[in-house]
Amino acid sequence: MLHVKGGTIVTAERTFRADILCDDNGRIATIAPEIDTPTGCEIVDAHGLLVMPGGIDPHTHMEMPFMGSIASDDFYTGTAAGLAGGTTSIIDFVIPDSGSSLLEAWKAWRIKAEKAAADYSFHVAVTHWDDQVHQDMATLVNECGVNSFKHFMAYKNALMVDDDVLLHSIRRAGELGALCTVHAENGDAVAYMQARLLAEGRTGPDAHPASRPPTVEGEAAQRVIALAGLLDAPVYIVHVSTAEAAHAIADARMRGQRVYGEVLPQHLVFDESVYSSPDWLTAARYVMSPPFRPRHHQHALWAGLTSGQLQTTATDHCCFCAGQKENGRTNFTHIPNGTPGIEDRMSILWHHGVTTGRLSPQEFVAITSTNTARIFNMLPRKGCIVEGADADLVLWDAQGTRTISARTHHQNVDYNIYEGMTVTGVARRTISAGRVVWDEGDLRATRGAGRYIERPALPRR
Ligand code: DUC
Ligand code: ZN
Ligand code: ZN
Ligand code: ZN
Repeated sequence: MLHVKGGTIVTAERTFRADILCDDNGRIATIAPEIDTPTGCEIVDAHGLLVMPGGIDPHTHMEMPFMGSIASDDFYTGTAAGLAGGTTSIIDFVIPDSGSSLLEAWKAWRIKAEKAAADYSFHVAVTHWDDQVHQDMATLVNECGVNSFKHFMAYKNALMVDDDVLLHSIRRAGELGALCTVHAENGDAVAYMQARLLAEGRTGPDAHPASRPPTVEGEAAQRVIALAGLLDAPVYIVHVSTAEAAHAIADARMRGQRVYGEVLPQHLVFDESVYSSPDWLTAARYVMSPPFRPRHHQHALWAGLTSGQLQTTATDHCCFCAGQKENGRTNFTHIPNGTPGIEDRMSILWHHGVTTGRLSPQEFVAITSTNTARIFNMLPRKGCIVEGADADLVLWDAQGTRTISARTHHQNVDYNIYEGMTVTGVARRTISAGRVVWDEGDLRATRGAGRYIERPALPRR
């Protein structure tokens, strides 16, 4: 048993002074203004700290095979790093090889993830369409606790799906009470632009943003919103990075469509100038898709989060070390796409969101945890502080500061995109399933302690 004593609880709905008692099953047993510590119960001092629902990162790629590499953070190291930053659950992606079974891939990913230190769940990617996919989607929803599917409109000749696959999958997901999530970039346009840039001799990382300009994302976002509208089905757009996509989502919502949008903290912090570094590796480390944008796009993303038109934040945590990024030394299209960040999402968002006055602490909880739990049907087990919920909590020091560095982070990757930044807002302690797993700099993550979280089908209209 654990007694979280003296803290101020912040949920997406309210802020109040209360103690929390966690039971031996890893759940919240009691919430009350003053609790007498039961004998033998461990006390966790929360005086002066905010007690918030542990962060949920709905977009990570642990040990993902991608572009000839495998992402360097595995399910253990990546979830452990998340715990150090106050994130207690992830939703990762099952990526079947094109043409192979979704169900078999899900089974393979279940085995990989057994080493996770924090709770995890899966979106399953649909990369082609046939009768088996149609059948596997039902099995995954009805028997495997999967209520969301992923689609890549980018990565031609690899993961990309065309509109025909999108239409079939969105329709099928709608029938099953599942949600389609989409990486919205026009993959044909990207492949065309890449070929043209290479022909012009543009082989370095600065060609990466030029090969996928904002229109490429805006077009794909508008297209998938139109297709989902045609089928009267909801759609969730991952890593919204442009004003064009943010406005397309807001417009659709104002027409009454159920469209959701996710923002990555790195898109709120970095702009396309990161690709102009004279040092190849420094620039290559920022190669991810969608790329960093001209600064004015950040305004649209913040406005989306403040207004609620964009609901969630994630990291797209996908780590590649220097040796892996080197694959693209002579051709930017071979640089493995991905940036790390699971450990720093909460601090970056607090620092740039709450201390600047853009977001209230309650809104911070909404965009880092509660909204994700609601959209992906994990409430009330995750994303809130109520009796009976999982005891996944972060004890947050709103005034504390730390300087981010690869020298001190826990991510299994040899750089940190936020290197040298000092942020206000620090996870002092993290509690996962009723256990203190991060205690003032002491990471006590346990390999295999994470549990697979089944997410039931969403209520159909
Ligand atoms: N984008 C990335 O940068 N990495 C992983 C996959 C993706 O879509
Ligand atoms: Zn993506
Ligand atoms: Zn623009
Ligand atoms: Zn991704």
